[in-house]
Amino acid sequence: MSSKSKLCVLISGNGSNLQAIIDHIDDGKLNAEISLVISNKPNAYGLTRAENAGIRHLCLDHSQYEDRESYDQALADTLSQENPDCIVLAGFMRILTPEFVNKFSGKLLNIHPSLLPKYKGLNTHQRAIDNGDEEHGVSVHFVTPELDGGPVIIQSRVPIFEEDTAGELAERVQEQERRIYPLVLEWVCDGRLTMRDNKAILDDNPLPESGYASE
Ligand code: NHR
Ligand code: GAR
Repeated sequence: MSSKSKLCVLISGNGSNLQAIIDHIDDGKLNAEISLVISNKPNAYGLTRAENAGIRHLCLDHSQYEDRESYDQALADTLSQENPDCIVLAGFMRILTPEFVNKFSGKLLNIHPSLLPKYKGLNTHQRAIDNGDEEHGVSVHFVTPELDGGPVIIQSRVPIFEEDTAGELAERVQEQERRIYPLVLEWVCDGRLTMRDNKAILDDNPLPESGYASE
């Protein structure tokens, strides 16, 4: 069996995606170890999840840094020491500088709560409701300097019901998140998924614009 992949997970809040990854590893489905969890917020519940799972964790509080460049430099220095195979953004709420992204190009993944290219940025659930959409969802993508613009790996769709609040819709979306992020990490850790020429490549085949199984 090939060797374990080393993951670093970046969070800002609850950490339910982090938990799904931890559980997937514990269940023996993901040949990986999480070497470090980093939060940019001191009170993120995800830090407690890491603690409870016996995973090394720390907070790099962005408010303690002068500007985005110096924060990202500190983040990059910390991550470089880990030498991870993959850096997993899991509800990480800070935009990363192009310098940072280019340094770890091809190793950075994000889960974004919309059917990209729709609703890049924040507040996606409310925006989908306000737009009268009947369908919403979540995308896993490689991170590139263009915010939420990197190649999509997989999407999962959910319905929007008339009486939905943003909170109810978020919950429906997050149920899907906990399914698809661990699956994508299996592909990464089994050496099946890479990024080349701004495209996601699975088993040597470029994935379509909307990711796996969308065509
Ligand atoms: N960085 C780059 N370069 N490219 C991407 O695709 C990135 C990224 C950093 C984070 C996650 C993204 C999301 O899935 C992500 C993708 C934060 C913001 C944001 O506006 C937007 C998108 C995402 C994450 N953040 C504010 C900022 O000034 C802070 C907001 C807050 O703290 O609540 O960084 O949605
Ligand atoms: C998730 O819904 C994720 O898609 C979203 O935040 C939530 C984090 O949940 N990400 C973003 O909005 C990134 N800007 P979690 O902390 O429980 O994993």
